[in-house]
Amino acid sequence: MSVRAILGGLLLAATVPGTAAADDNASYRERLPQDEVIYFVLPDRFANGDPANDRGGLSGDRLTTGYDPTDSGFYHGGDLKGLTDKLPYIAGLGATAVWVGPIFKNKPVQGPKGQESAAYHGYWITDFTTVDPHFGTEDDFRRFVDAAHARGIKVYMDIVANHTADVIQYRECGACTYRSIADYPYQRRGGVNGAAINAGFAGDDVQTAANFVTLTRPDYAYTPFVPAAERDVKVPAWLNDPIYYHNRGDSTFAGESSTMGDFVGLDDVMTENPRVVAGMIEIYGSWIDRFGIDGFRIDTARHVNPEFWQAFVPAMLARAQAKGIPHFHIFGEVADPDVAALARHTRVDKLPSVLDFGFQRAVEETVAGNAGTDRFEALFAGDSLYEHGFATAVTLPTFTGNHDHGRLSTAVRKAFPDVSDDEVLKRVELANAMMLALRGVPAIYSGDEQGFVGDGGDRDAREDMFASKVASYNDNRLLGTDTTTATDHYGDTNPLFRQIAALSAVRRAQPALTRGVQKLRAAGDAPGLLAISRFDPETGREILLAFNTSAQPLAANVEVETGSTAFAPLAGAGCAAATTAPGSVRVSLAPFGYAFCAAEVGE
Ligand SMILES: [Ca+2]
Ligand SMILES: [Ca+2]
Ligand SMILES: [Ca+2]
Repeated sequence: MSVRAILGGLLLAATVPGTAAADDNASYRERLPQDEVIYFVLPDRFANGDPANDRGGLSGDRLTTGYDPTDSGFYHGGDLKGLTDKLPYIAGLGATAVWVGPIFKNKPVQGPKGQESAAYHGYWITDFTTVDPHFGTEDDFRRFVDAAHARGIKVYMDIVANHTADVIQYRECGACTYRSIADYPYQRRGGVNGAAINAGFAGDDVQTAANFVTLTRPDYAYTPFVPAAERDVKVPAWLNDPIYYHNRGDSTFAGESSTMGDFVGLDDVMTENPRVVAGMIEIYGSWIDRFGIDGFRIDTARHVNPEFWQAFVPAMLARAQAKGIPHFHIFGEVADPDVAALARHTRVDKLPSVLDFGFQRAVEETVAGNAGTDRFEALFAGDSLYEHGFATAVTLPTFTGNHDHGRLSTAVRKAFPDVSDDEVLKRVELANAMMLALRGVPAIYSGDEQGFVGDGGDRDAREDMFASKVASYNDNRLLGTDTTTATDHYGDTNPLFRQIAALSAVRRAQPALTRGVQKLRAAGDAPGLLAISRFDPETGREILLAFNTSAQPLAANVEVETGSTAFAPLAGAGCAAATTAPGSVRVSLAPFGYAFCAAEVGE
């Protein structure tokens, strides 16, 4: 036996799945954001641990309680006890962090008559300081966080600062169009020819307490009011005063209205006001203090002015540091696939990280479309645009689909309606392999690992993990199983579950795949080969990652480091065991195949 074979054996022994996981329990606080595999759940749809709270302590019909397990737009009964009970399942998948959809107390039902839906998703907050009764209690949340931490699993809270529930109404209209500052300036009542109000207010750009003291009338654009029954519904109490909102009508998601308009009626908070900044810092700082959570996913981050985040983020990081959480992760939702737009929010807003909508788009275009693999070349070339460049890019949560956009499997079926379920499964597995090996932090959307396929975006992609009563979910043909969503799905036998668990173990054992820099090796303007090397930050050891996005087998010579002379498979299949010539290895991939190959360093 050669020395190299012995060393190779030792290396393998040091990297068997489970070794890293065993250490995780003691040292989860020490892990960096890029070391995690994130699992994203909407608690209402994940597990029902307590049927007694399904109606949130309310009585009446679904328009009062919000509960209707047969309707995709209402509460289904999932809660924090259920989530806690299922931590072994989440750990079994190889996830190391749970991103929990918003758990704050919501307005249970809202919407115009006949079009009502419920706040099962958690994004219609009224009380920012406590847990929604549909999900349980603050004690339930504490038990969840403590149980997760006991397993070495981090908890990321989904937070909202942009808006509250739709409580404030306007006298003039129901769904109100946006009224701009130019047409409805702060210092006039109802338009440029209106009576003088708010004398001396220098506009929202002058973000000082002295300036905002002069803003006393909220009726410059519309006449906002709070219905009597909801006068005190918001907590903390300052949130009940319309002066702390923009009150300009619905956002068109363009121009000024992007940050000042109401998100489909949701009350848009005046985040330029220093009183609001201080109030939000107090709200969310308190959750860090009280529960010791590990990070925030920030909803609708791009609809808040940059100055707010410039103040909020350092305050949260300082709060976490004081609590003994050195690597608190903050990632914003900037729902834009354009890398320049994403990067701007790290450079201007100073958000530490953002969800990688660019990655999602590149996956969708290449795996659920016919774009060339050079889409990834362009994507990763853009890493230099982020604040701190690759050091930030490596912390971006990557995903293949989500609760708003829809699941990748839905997109694959839409793009290729005639292909077999086996091909759909292979394409989804290919995308998973990309997410679990390439730079960024994999964020698995609950249900993807059970072959859920959805029918589209939003509520059509929010299937129950427990036995569902929603007809439009239960008629779906799942991937990798003959079951339907009419039965519960917490097993570990679906091929997608097994693939994710296996690749997560590989990833967590290889610092090259969590922290390593990338070097593009091959990409083209048609479906086919994407090859990228990543490097262990300590040893420099190369791992070659190769993906075939085409329906044909392929073979190609791929450039590697000249010091990388032999390769061992970590996952998938297709790398030659040894280089053909110094700096060149032969790669052969099945249709939609992939291979992760670890170099043995030659002398
Ligand atoms: Ca329940
Ligand atoms: Ca806003
Ligand atoms: Ca369906």
